[in-house]
Amino acid sequence: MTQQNNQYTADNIQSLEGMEHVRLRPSMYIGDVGVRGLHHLVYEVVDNSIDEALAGYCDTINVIIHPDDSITVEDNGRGIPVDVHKKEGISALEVVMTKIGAGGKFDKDSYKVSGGLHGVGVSVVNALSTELIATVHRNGKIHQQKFSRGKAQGAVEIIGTSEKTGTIVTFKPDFEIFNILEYNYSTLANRLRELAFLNKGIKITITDQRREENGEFVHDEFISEGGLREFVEFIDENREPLMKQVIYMEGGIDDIPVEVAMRYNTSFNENLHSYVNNINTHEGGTHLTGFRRALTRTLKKFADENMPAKEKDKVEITGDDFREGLTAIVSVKVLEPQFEGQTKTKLGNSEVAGAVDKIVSEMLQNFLEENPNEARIIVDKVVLAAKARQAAKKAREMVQRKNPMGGSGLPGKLADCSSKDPVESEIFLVEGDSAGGTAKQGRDRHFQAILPLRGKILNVEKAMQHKVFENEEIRNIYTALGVTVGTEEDPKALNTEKLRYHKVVIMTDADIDGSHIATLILTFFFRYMKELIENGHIYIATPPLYLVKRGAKAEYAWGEKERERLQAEFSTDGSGKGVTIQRYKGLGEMNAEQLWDTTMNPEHRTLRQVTIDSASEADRVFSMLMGDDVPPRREFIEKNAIYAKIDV
Ligand code: 0RA
Repeated sequence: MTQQNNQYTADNIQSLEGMEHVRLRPSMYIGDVGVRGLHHLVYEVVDNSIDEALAGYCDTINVIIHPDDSITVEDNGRGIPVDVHKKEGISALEVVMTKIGAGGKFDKDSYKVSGGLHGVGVSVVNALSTELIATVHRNGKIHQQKFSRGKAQGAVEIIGTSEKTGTIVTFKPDFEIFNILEYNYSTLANRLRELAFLNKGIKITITDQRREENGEFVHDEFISEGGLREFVEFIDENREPLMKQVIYMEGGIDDIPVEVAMRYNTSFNENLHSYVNNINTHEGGTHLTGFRRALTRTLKKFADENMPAKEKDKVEITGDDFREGLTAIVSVKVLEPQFEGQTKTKLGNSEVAGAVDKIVSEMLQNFLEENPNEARIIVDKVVLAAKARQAAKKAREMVQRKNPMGGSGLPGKLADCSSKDPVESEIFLVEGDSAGGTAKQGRDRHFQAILPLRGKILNVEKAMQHKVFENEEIRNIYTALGVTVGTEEDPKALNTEKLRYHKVVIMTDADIDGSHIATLILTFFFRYMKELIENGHIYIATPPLYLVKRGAKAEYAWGEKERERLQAEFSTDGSGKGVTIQRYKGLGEMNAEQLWDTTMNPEHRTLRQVTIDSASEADRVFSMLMGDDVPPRREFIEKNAIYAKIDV
């Protein structure tokens, strides 16, 4: 045996161990083995192509969902090198596909900054796929190598000639690993759209071969020449902008590329979205700190110098006031990002704060000087926000006070559970007093609490903050949940430490009105208690749509298909004769026992956990849905993947 062969064997064993470990502990690499992990596989492969594009060698990436839910990602980059790697003794392609963290490492010149949340590399995808085929167009030839569950099924083969260059990866997620194997088109499309905005000029397409519309596969193409500027316009499509143009800032300091886009709108929400290496940093970090600091300082200075003297004496402007009604996106690329925080989505690199601060200060200052009309609009908006904040402060204090309603401090309408352990406790937010009454009778009072809500709750998307905190139903939610607002350092900070129920279940009628109410409640949670969504505490109950009966036999159906199946099953002659179908429109049509059986009993019910796939998309969707005439709201939200269906 030659030295090289020895080495081959040793390294090969090592790589097998790596691959085995990925299969043994997949969640360590891709987060989970549910919906998220499944979609993460695609992002991981796409990220490699994005890197190739950022290095300047690729401008098109195509993603295909095949009928069997296998995925192809193809790009027109240089193609992963296929020559035999000197140290490893195997093809570079095989190294990339079978060594943890090998991706791109041997190409020192490439500026590798992209990478999924875990940034683990395509080898992880390989390890978790029953089959992966890598096809490389390079040097006039088509090279191909096949893998199964991370193991090469042979060496690289030449299967043809080619005039192009590029990499094509097709993989089939392993049914032994994932508990769900079906891809959600809009989840993938949303992420690819986001990537197109974040990396302007790259064309990214997605094709769903599982579905046809008008004789063609469902397909989308994303390419953004305007980058973040267009991203802001897209997110705010349904908001009313205060100024025509998006303020756009781009620059780089100390090898840190910084891109920022921002625009004020008539809403009262602050919508900051931040990214590091294309990863959404939900928890913010130093780049956001730098942005906030620069925004506050620059605008404050400008307002001080340009505000009428009598206004100046009346209001004191704070940092928050500069961000009300602001939609902004901050995107930085950092070579060695340090991620911190609970979900590892908070940037820790201190040098980034200064870089963002410097670029935003300079460029915003210039913008204000060159655009006096827009500058005036911003100052007016900020002054208005400061005045409203003073009103909101009073209202918020009502939420803060321990016993706003007297007595036990809990809302009178709450039927609490007897358990005091939040982990096992659930609260149902129920539409209307009558359904609330049924739920109170039907529940297991040991761990289930009921809070009936009156009709339509306030649309927080359109209301100023103080109106939100003054609203009785909303205050009831705060007190019942044990959530308070405001700490000494931050008057807007949410305190969820004393959350009294780990499951908060929104239970509304299964009709259009019900879904509207569910959406209103959800909008409230999204804007005012986002952490509860992020930490997986918010659920939607799913009451049945039908009761199918024949004689003494009766079963519930949650959808049309299920109803048809039961109908056929119940009728001996197959015609459906003698079978009656009761359509449930409201929770009120069920008695307490039925409501318990179908919707509340943990042994039979299906709760849908509300998750946020993409914060920017959720932001856009909520601002759109709160328009006046969007009837099938629940359906829309489902399509846009804000609910994850899980049984609990
Ligand atoms: C390292 C070096 C070279 C290409 C790539 C990585 C590469 C990786 C991926 C993954 C997906 N698509 C990709 N495209 C390219 C090429 C170095 C050279 O040609 O000199």
